[in-house]
Amino acid sequence: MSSAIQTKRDVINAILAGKPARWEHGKAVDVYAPANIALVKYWGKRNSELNLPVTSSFSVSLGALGSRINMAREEEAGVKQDTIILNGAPLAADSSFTKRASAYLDLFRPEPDFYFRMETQNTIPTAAGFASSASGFAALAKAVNVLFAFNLSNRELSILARLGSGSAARSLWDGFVEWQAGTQDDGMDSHGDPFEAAWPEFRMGALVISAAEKPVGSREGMQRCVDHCRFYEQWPRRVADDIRHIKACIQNHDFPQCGKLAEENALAMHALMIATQPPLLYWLPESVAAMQKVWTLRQDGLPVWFTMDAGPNLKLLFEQKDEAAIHAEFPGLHIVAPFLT
Ligand code: 2P0
Repeated sequence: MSSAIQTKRDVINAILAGKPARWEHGKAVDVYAPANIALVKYWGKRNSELNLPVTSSFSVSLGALGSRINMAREEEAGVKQDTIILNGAPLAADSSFTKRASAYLDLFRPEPDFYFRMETQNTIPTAAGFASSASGFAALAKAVNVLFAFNLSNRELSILARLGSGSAARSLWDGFVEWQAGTQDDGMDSHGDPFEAAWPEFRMGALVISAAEKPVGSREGMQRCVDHCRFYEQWPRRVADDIRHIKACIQNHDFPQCGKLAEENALAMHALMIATQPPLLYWLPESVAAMQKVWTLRQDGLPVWFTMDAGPNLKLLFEQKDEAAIHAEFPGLHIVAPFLT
């Protein structure tokens, strides 16, 4: 009965029904999940407990940029909390990263005094402006799955990853991924699906304007738009159109149309942010200057587009043939080739 499923724990109980946690002393697992960037954005939830989105979204995974997790049971006597090591440095129990990861792991402890020892390595350069919560929660779901031998499918893992962070639902696959919004109240049909299309010439470049933490997080920002932006009601139809069109562009390897769609979709999301109350303006003056530079370069014949998330940084979209020209224009750019891993 879908109406009986209302909390994260209900979802986990339903997915793990008949699958008891099986683990052995000394077992350690090693998993990896890529980061992803949406070309058609997720901006708004219909259920904030289960991270169920108002719309579907469409992303590209970043190959070797992501999160690796090594996980085992904490076997040291007397330790009464999870041990979390991030990029080689042990984190304090009260750090926001530890609290968020431990709260997620609470959902999977087979016994109340079961603690995890977890080493996370983010291969995303911290200053590159690519978010790591998506790859982090996807990798956490994968780690728990292997540690306890649950044997879940990627779709099931996508649902579990979504409970940690919405965009994590897309980080279970390489390449292009569509996160289906689904229609069910229990979210069992709200998961990622790979969109099978390789595009080796596809490039994304992180143009970092500022690596500072954003003043308003995505969670709060998107809710503010759902509640207070008077044209939010137009967003779902726009997203449905954009996803349909971008899939066709990808199938035709039509990069200019693909770049145009992604840029317009990102700007439409930012229009929602600017038009909500209180307004959300994630851009800095340097962000606007970079957008104008992209538009000028394009007018002058260089095929480059951008997408932006809930922050001041740009992700440039271009093809391999223009890599040298783009690099000359944006010297510090961190370039990713999502399909060459
Ligand atoms: C996206 N963003 O599609 C959009 C575009 C930011 C802008 O997904 O609350 O960290 O954990 O579900 O996934 C960032 O939001 O939010 C995000 P929660 P999440 O990539």
